[in-house]
Amino acid sequence: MQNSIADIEKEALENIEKAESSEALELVSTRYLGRKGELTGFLRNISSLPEADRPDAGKNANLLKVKLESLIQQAVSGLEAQDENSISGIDVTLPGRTAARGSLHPITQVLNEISGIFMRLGFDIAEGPEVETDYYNFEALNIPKYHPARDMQDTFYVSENIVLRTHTSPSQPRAMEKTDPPVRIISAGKVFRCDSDLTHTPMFHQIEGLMVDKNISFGDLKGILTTFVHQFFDKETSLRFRPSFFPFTEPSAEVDIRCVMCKGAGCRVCSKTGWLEVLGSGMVHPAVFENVGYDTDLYTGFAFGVGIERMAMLKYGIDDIRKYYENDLRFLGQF
Ligand code: 2NM
Repeated sequence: MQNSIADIEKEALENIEKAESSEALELVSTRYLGRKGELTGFLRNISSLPEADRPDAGKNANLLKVKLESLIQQAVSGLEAQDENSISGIDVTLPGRTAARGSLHPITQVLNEISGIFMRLGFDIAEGPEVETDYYNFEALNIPKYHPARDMQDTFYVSENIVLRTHTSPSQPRAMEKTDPPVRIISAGKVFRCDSDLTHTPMFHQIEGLMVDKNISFGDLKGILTTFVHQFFDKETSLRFRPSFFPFTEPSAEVDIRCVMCKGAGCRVCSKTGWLEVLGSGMVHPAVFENVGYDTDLYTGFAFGVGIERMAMLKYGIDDIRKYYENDLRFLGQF
């Protein structure tokens, strides 16, 4: 008995699917569409069907013939394309897997940017250890024994005379001991305080600067810090110097800038004051110079300190300091 059109179709489609070379497809073509092929035979024998079935059978067989010709042609083209593009089974036309690009941590980026601004103003980089002696972290900087910063609550003590540096300042008496003025240095890096809540992490980053020479005045301090703020934020940002206190500077000043979010109108970030505190600064205390053997009649200088986390938050609109240290690449990759 002759196979039905549906049977021929099912079998032919399976064979096209299975064929892995153009030779195999040629055989499939011959088997169904050739002179002695199954479909050709079916068409030739239409006349042996009951008269009523002939029109439909003829129509369906012809449709299948066209369909098989076209599928076989497509399969041949597909195999040819594969041959051209494949090297030992690798399909070079597949889209490549792009390697994920790394990026610098936003803290590192801001630290580099701030260092760059001061380096272009003639400052050199001074480095010091993160595990510091009590002498350089406190004593040399005129921070007396009873000062609250020295309390166990504020400082990580490694032993009685060794601490994790609480600021980057110790690099500066270390540098001053090694060179005579003029001195123009910045020191940057990790600092540690025994403090952890919504706005404080036990490790954070600072950058501090120091300039010592004959005739250095508070005017030099204002000029350098104004230039810095204008380069880091923009030239429209105004500054305000407020009297303050640090053991290692006299006089001391806190530097505020016009709120970068609301431009002074008052918002949540500046607590409706229109101002943001961004820097501590002052004229280096003569006691610090005496500790490093500088002649206080000859030399004066200024120093300042900036918190990197805060600067990066203001620059990029980051609202939570903890995001820096969660290692979430969706956050870190944005900068
Ligand atoms: C600040 C604020 C004011 C400072 C002072 C010195 C040194 F070593 F010259 F005495 N280094 N850094 C200083 C002064 C740091 O940070 C808020």
